[in-house]
Amino acid sequence: MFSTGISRFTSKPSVSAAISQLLRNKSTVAAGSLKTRVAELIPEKQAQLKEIKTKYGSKSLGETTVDMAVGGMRGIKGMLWDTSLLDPEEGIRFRGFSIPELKESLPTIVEGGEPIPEALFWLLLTGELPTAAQAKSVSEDLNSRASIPEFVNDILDRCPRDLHPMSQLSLALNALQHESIFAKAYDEGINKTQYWDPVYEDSMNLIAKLPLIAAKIYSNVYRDGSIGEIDSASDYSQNFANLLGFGQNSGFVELLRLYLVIHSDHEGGNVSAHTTHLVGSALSDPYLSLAAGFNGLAGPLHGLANQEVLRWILSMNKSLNTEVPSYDQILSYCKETLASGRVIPGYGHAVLRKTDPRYIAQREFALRHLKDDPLFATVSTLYDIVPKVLAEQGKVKNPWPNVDAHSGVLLRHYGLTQQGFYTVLFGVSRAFGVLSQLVWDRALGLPIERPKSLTMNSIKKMFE
Ligand code: CMX
Repeated sequence: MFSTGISRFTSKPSVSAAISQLLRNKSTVAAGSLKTRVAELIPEKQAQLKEIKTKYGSKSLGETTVDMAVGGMRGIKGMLWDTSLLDPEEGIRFRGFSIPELKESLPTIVEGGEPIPEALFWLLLTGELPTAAQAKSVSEDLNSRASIPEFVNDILDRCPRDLHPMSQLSLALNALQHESIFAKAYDEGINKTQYWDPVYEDSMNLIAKLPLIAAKIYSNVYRDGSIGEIDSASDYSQNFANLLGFGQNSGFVELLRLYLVIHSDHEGGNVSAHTTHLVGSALSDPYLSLAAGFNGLAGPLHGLANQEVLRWILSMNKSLNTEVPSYDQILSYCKETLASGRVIPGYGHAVLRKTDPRYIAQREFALRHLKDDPLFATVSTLYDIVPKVLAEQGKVKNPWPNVDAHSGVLLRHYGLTQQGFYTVLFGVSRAFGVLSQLVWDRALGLPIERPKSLTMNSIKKMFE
C-alpha cells in the first residue's frame, strides 16, 4: 500500500510555542533525550574552548606557504571541527572511534550486524556511545518529524526527470527552508546564547525529512512517483529502504545502515563539510547551509565520484562487450582514461595516504554478502591495478581507493542500479555529520568565517 507520506504544511502551534520559549531565554529540552544531553554538555565545552583560547590562542598551528595558499589550502590548519578527525595513514575517527571500533560498540538492529546512523548521531553530538534505548529514542524522534510539506512535493513533481537528483535535492532543501525554526527565531530577536537550540531542532527536522525527499526524487526520476510510508516503529534505514522500495531486502537494509554510518563525517575540510560550516557561520539556517554543502557534494571530484565510478566501470564493460574484463583489458582502459586527461574516479584523496577504511569496510561487506558478483571481481581487480598505474604517473600523492570506489557495486548488487541517485544517498548520510557540527558551531558561538586572500601581485611584493 503506497501513499505520498506528505502533509500540507501549516505553521505548527508547537513551533511557535518553542520560539516564544526561546525568546524568553529558555531551552526547549525534554528530560532524558539527546537534546538534554547536548544541553548538559554545552557549558563544559564552552569552558574548554575558552581555556584553549586563553592558554594557546597565540600559539602557531603551523606554517602557511604560498603553495598551500594557491593549492586549494591543502594542509592549512584553519578550522575547529570536533565531531571527527582524519589521519592520513589511519583514516577517519568519529569522536575518537575508528570504523571497526564503531562496528564493535554502536547499537545494531540485527544481532552482530551493522551499526545504525541514529546511534552514530548520538555519538557525534555528545561524544558518548548511546545505549540501544537511547538510539531507539532518536529513531522515534526522527520518525515523528518526517513529513514534508506539500509544496515541496509539488516543486519536485514539476522538475524535469532529467534534472540531476542532486540539483533536485538542493532545490527541495532551499524550499524546505520555509520551515526553519532558527530563521523565525532570529527574525523575532532570539538571544545569541540560545542559537544552538533552534539549530538543533532544524537539524533534527532536516535529517528526519531527508529520506522522504530523497525517495520522492528517486521515484519521480526512476519510477512512478509514489513512495512508501514512514513506520513509527522502524529504524531510520529500514524506513528509508521502505520508501525507496527495497525494504523487504534485509541485505540492502543492512548495507544502508553501514553506508549511512561511514559516509556521515570526514572532518571539516572536505568541500561539503566546509561549505556547510562556512555558510552556517553567516547564521544562514541549517537548510540553507546544508543545501550549499550538498551543492559541493555534487561535484565529480567529491561526492559525485560514486556515480562516476560505476559509470566508468560500466562503460568499460560495454566498450569491451564483457561483464568480466581481464586484468590486461582493465589495465589498458585505465591507461586510456589517464591519456585522455581524465581522472580515474574513486582513487586518490587530498588528505588520506592509504586505502580509505571506508573502502575496506565496504569491501568486507562485499566479501561477506556478494563475493561472487562479477562487478565486485572487477572492483577487486581495479584495486590491484589502479594504485600501480597512478603511482607510475609520479604526481598523484595518494594512489589508493577512496570511499566512492566501492559503494556503487554494493548498491547495484541489491538492485539500486541508477547511478545518478548515488550521491543523494551520500548526502543523506553526510547530513548527520555536518549538522552535528553545525549545532556545536552555534553552541560554541563560533564567529563568521573570513580567511584572508591575496592577489598574485601582493604575493610577489611580499617576497621580492
Ligand atoms: N586519477 C588521475 N589523476 C589523479 C587522480 C586520479 N584518481 N588523483 C589525483 N590525480 C592527479 C591530480 O588531478 C593532480 O593532477 P595535476 O597536477 O595535473 O593537476 C595530481 O594528480 C596531484 O593531485 P593530488 O595532490 O594527488 O590530489 P588532490 O588533493 O589535488 O585531489 C582528489 C584529490 C580526490 C580530487 C583526486 O585524487 C581525484 O581527482 N580523484 C578522483 C575523483 C574522486 O575519486 N573523488 C572522490 C574523493 C572522495 C570524496 O570526496 O568523496
